[in-house]
Amino acid sequence: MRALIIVDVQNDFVSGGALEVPEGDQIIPTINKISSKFDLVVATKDWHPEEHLSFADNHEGKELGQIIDLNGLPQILWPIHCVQNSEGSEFVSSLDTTNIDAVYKKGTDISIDSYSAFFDNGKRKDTGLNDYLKNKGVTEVYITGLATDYCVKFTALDAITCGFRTFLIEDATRGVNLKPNDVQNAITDMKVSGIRVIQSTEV
Ligand code: VGL
Ligand code: ZN
Repeated sequence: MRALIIVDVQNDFVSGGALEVPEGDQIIPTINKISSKFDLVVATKDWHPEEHLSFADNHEGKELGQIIDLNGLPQILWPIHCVQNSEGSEFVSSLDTTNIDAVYKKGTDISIDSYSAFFDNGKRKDTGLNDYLKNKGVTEVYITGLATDYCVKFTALDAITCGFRTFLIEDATRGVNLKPNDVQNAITDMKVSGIRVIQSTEV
């Protein structure tokens, strides 16, 4: 069984959004074209309370992009984004949601960020996605969405650690590139971990 995971295709990560990913919109037609080819489709939503401690505005005197220690983990400070029930947290309207079987929300605990759809950044809590996929008989996981260098990367790394054959559909992802080579380095990290990097035409 093959599952497609659509990571964080939400208004705040595309043009005009609070944490805009360059060219983020361009992946949506690609995802729409392939989603019906999978046995199961799971989408994730970054889903933060307003008080979330990954937001620079919730730390006096700290700046965007600064790395702080958050309960023992390094944390990049982001603009306020994907606040629960806000317009920015909605799926982008052009995303075809008719094939989505389940939506997993992450980043709900203010004290820890959660880039991966499987576990939070400290691997302290399990979202239940691993068990959900295993119970459905899924053996292969295909990752798409935003952003390559954060939520896509950590979702893919956890997927392979959980024992799934894991594929990154490269042309169905885009990254933030806070530093110029972040996306390329993320792809290298994924390859080194055994994740296969493919194009949407190959699924
Ligand atoms: C993401 C930064 C902060 C992502 C989420 O979806 O990649 N990046 N929150
Ligand atoms: Zn976030």
